[in-house]
Amino acid sequence: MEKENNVAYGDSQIQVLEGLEAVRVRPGMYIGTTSEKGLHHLIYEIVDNSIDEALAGYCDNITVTLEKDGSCSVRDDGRGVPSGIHPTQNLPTLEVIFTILHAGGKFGGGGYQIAGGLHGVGASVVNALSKRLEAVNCRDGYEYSISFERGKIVSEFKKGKETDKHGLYVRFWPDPEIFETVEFKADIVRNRLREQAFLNAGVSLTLIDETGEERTEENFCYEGGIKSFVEFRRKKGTEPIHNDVIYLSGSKGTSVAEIALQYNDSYDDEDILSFANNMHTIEGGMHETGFRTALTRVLNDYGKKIGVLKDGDSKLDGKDVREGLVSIISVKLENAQFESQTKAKLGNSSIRTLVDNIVTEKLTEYLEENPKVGRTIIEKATEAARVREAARKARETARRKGALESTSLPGKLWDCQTKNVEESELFLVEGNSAGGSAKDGRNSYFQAILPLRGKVLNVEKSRLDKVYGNPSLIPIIQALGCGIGEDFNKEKLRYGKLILMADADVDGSHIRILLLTFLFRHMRQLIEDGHVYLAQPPLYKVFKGKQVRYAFTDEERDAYIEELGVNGVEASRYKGLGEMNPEQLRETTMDPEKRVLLRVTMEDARECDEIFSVLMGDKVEPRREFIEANARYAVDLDV
Ligand code: 1YM
Repeated sequence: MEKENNVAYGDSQIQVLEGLEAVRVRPGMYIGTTSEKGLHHLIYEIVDNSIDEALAGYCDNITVTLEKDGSCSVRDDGRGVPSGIHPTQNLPTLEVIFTILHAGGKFGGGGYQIAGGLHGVGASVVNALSKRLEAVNCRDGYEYSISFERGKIVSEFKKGKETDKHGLYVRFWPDPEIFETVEFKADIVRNRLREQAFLNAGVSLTLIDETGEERTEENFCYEGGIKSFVEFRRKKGTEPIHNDVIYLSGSKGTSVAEIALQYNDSYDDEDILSFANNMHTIEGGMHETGFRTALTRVLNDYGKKIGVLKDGDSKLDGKDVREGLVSIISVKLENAQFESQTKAKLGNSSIRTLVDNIVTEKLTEYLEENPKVGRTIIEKATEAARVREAARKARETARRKGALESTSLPGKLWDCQTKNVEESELFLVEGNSAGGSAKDGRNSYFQAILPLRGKVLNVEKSRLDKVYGNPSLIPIIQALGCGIGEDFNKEKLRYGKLILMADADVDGSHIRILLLTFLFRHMRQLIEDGHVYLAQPPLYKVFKGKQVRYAFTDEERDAYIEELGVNGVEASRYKGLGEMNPEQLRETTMDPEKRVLLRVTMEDARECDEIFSVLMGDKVEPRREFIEANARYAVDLDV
């Protein structure tokens, strides 16, 4: 017998410790990764157990607190864990839950566990990977407690004071020996809790954040479930084209499926999120496949039935019926099979049939009962099909003319000598005169210049057929050589850096945002892979005799004025790139030794998407709101 912390270990406890030690040795096998993602997984595992209790019908409220000391606590008001001794393990059940690794499926008791994650094995994994874990269980009129450090009991299971409360409380301190970071992020936890609240209608999840200067508390509870989720996903700047979110559900055996969908007036690709047992299936799978096939079939049949689609017409294809669609698919099933590298693709083919049947029957029924909605949807999909066809023709024409390929380079391009993409740069320069200066100021070995005349097309307000063949965009597409949209091929990119060079004024900003909108919508990968940059021309030149300083901010200007001892009026402000001579432009903005480039990055594609549609789209109201909300960030506009 070994004694440690006043706890005696018998054979069975030693086995337990070996089990938890295995988790500590190979944490990746249990939680995927020890990165920030894995860290947050700990919270999900515990919360999933509370959600199971809620789904079983015994728990209404779940509260997650990010504590000041870096720990996280989860409290639910369910039944609490059975308070006695576990029949086969011969240990308190509360202890068993946190120490025995189960192969899957909740032990003792029938029914199947719905919440995702590790299917009931989560609590012991969390315990193994925590520096400390405390649990307080309220059940049968008493409070029971136990605590652990790195999986080992440090205060044994004991019965405490009387209480009429019920439910389980777990607080844990993630182990810095295991995780790359042990700092919980409220944003990550918030998104997860909100998502779980949508997926489990009526369950109330509260997030309390004690880590900041001020304590914050947010509650997520949606009686509307995934219908509310669809409303939440709709992007700013889009309007639904039918009032109600369509909701379809059904079950077969122990499997259940529910689908919510709504179309909006955007031309965006679909926004479909799918879940299996409350786990986000990022790569889709059988439930999504069933939905897509059935949706296309049902809408084609309905379109024919109401006479919008004629016999000779080509059919609506999948992309047409999913334009502007926001949808959530949630299935719950026993023995979910997850495939692919990331284990985020559902493989159970019976679910495909279930979802297909539900959509076929229930959506057809819905459309028949709501013919106005039905017609609106069919008309939108038909318009999408028309544009797709027009875009195809425009693309063919553009292709025939060589407009999308670099085989015919634009006349205005001053190309560089090197063909090595790694070292080459293309400057898109606002205006012909600045273009001229840039041409003379460049290093022609690796720097190419394409002057832009006037504004480029706002692609946010144009459908795809107008983008192909647009005279303001063709030279850019040709110079880059990599094609756009479906034809995009990064292998053919001719320059490693694409540098947007425009004046530091309102017009310059407009050109920058038009170019960025085009790149974001049609060559997004260039942004994602970090090829797009903004040049930073100086705002001021401060000089005295032969001494010259370029200032990029007002503060810098004032400092130079003082340094050189000049009169403020002598510090001239540039009105534009065109006013700089080639040498000045090279020195301040183009020479890699001296310039400052801003790389365009994208943290959150979805947020960018929303901002582009609000700022550049055709609706005035959302733009006004955005500008009003953000005006305070725009200081010192030069208008
Ligand atoms: C803060 C985390 O784990 N709550 C929780 C867990 C259980 C129960 C209730 C529960 C389940 C069952 C019966 C059952 C668990 N119980 C067990 C086991 N919150 C949290 N709330 N009674 C209570 O599934 O039959 C495992 S988890 F095994 F003891 F029943």
